[in-house]
Amino acid sequence: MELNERKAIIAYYAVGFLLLLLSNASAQIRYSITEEVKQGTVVGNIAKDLGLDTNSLKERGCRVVAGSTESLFQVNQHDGLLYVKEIIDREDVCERTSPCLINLKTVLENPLEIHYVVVEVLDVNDHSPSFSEKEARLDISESGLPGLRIQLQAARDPDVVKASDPDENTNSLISYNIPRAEREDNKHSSLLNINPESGVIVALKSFDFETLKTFQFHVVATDAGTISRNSNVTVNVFILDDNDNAPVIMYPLNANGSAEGVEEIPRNVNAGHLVTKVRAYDADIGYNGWLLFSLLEVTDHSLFGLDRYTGQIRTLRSFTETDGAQHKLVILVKDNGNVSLSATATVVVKLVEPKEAIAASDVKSVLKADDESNVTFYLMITLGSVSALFIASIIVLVVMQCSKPRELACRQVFTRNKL
Ligand SMILES: [Ca+2]
Ligand SMILES: [Ca+2]
Ligand SMILES: [Ca+2]
Ligand SMILES: [Ca+2]
Repeated sequence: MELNERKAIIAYYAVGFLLLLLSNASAQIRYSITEEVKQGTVVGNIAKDLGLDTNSLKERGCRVVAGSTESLFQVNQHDGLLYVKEIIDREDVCERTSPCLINLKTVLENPLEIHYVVVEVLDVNDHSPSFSEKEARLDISESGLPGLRIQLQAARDPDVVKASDPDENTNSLISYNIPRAEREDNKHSSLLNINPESGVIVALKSFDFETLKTFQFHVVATDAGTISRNSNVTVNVFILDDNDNAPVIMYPLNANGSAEGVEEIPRNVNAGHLVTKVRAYDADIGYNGWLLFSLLEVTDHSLFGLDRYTGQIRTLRSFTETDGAQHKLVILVKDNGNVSLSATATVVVKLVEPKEAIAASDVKSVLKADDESNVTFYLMITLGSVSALFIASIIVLVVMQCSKPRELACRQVFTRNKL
C-alpha cells in the first residue's frame, strides 16, 4: 500500500472519530412492525422515546437515514412520529434472514445529534408454498416392490420458519398430503402414501404395466401459518414396462393346452415348402415383447429351416428315400428383455406318400362333393315349397273373388283367366 493511501485512510478514520465525539449519539431504540402494512402506519414516537423537543425538530432538520439506500421510513417533523413511507415486503428486504432488522439513523443538526433506531420487520404468511413446476412426472417400474420410495420435488415457501419459538406460527413449515377426496375417488392414488414432512411418496403395492400404464394425482403442500396457505402439483405417474411376461405359444396348441402339433406333408414337396408357422404372443412391449424363434432340437438340420422373425418352418431340400417318415422339431421362442424369457413349441412333421396325400385329398373332395349335393337338395326343396305356396295363394284369391255376390266380378276373373 502506498504511503499516501495509508495517510488518507488514517485521516478518514480520524475525521469519523472526531465527528463521533462532536455528535451526541445515544443508545439505540428498537421498534417492530409487520410487513405489508399500509403507507403512513406509525412505527413509534421517536421524539418521545429519545426525549427530543418536538418544537425544535423542524428547525434542526430531524430526519431518518438508512445507510446509502432510500429509507423505507420517514419522521414527522411536527410530532416526531416515525411512520412507514412505503409498503415493506419482508421477503424482498431480508429474503430468508430472520430476524429481519433495518438499521436507521435519526439525525438532528445544530448541534449534530445522531440516534440509532432498529426496526424489526415481522413476517406475515403472505406466500403459499410453491412447486417449481405445475406438473411433475413420476416413473415407477412395474417391478418395483411395495414400499418403493419416490422423492417428489420439494415445495418452497419464501416466508420464514420461526424455529426459535415452536409455539409461534411457522409460515414456511410445509406439510404434504394427497387430498382425501382424491384418494377415495381415484383408486390408483389410494395405492400411494406420502410422508407429510419429507414429501417422499411410498408405493403400497406394485403396479402392473400390462393393466395400468398411467394415472394422475395431486399433492398439496400446506404451510403452518395461523391462516395457512397451500398450493398443489399435478403428478403424472407412468408405469414402466418390465420383462415380466414370458412368450405364450398360440400355435401349435393341442387340446390339453400343450404347445405340440403334428403336420403332415407329402414326401415329394420341393425345397422351400411351407410346413407350418409357429405363432406366439408376449404381453410386454418393445424389446421385452419382441420375439425371436430358433430351432432348439431337430432330427435332421439339413431338412428344415426356421425363420427367426416369422416362425415359419420350411423344407430346405427335397426328401429322399433314406429320410425318415417322422421328424421332431423343438422351437424356442425367446423375448429380447434384458433377462429374456422363453417358451418352447414341438412340431412333429410326418411325411406321407404322394398317393396317401392324393387319397386324403380325394376323401376331402368326396366329402366336399357330398356337402355340395346336400346343399343342392335342400335348395330344391326350398324352391318347390315357395312355388307351391304361390299357386295356393292364387287359388285362394280366385275362390274369394267368386264367393262375392256380384257375378260380374266372378265373370271378369274367369274371362281374365281364359284370356
Ligand atoms: Ca407461507
Ligand atoms: Ca412473508
Ligand atoms: Ca411387462
Ligand atoms: Ca416378455
